[in-house]
Amino acid sequence: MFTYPEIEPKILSAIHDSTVAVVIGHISPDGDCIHSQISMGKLLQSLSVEVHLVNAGPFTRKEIRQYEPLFSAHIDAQVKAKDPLVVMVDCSTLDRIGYLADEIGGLRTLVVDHHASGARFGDLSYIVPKSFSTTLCIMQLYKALDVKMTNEIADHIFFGLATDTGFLRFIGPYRGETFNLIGELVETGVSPNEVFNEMDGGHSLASRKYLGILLASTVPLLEDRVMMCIEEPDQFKDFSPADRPSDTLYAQLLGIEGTQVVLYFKHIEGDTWEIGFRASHDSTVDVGKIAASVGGGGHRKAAGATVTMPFDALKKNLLDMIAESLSD
Ligand SMILES: [Mn+2]
Repeated sequence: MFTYPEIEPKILSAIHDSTVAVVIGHISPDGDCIHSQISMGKLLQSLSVEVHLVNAGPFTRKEIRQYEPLFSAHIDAQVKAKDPLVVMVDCSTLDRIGYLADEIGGLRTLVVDHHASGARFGDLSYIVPKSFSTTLCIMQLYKALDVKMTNEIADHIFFGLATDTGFLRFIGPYRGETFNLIGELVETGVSPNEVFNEMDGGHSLASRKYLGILLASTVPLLEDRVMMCIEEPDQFKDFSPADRPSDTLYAQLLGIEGTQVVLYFKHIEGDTWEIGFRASHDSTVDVGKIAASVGGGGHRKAAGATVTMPFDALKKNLLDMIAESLSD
């Protein structure tokens, strides 16, 4: 069974010895980022540290919007003058914090994270690539510093974990330590049932209707191994961009038997198209490479591009590349 590495004493004393701290997370924060910032802030507060939560935003995801008032968009000059300890959570590289990278010059930094890649940065770091969330790394800090986790803090830790594991679905075998930690959280009062309902709900009727229209316009290609969806702006005049159910659309289409790649075209104007790419977890297609070949970028499984080219030529170009790297 995996065990979390021990936390270096110099990290514990840096936390103990600070009087003021700024806790920063990445741009376009997700649940793990926000709940890591909040639980890290509460840990510092229980050690009598003055805490400031800072994030460059935007707070667009529905599950974190309610927390925006807790965060400032910049580091106050008066706070900076107090020489705070900067704690950066859930960031694999320094540029993940956006313009805030320019505001932390000269300050001591502690990085708490679980990403495997990225150039090492920060004066101190506790990085556990095998951890399923940054919030679980912070739970280790609570244990090492012997700070009691209240029910409220345990909720934040669990929310971060639930976000990064698709509600535990991405956890494979021999990771019993994570379930032992979940056991501790649940015994502190966390209700997985309530957390699931909160994460799964909160959609607008408009976003469900939007999804219905997109699903109805989806066509299968290359023997059903590619699903292509085209969005024309005049179909969605009555909807707001916040209603666009992109994540759900991708999940629904990737759930179709045999589907390896999803292409989601949004018509911007004339010959200009925004394209979202997704690949299934077992596909040999690297959509990041395909997006990069038309001027976009991303990862193996998720990527995007904006391209100006007549639609038929663009579609043929992309399908030729996909056909070449499809497995049978
Ligand atoms: Mn994370």
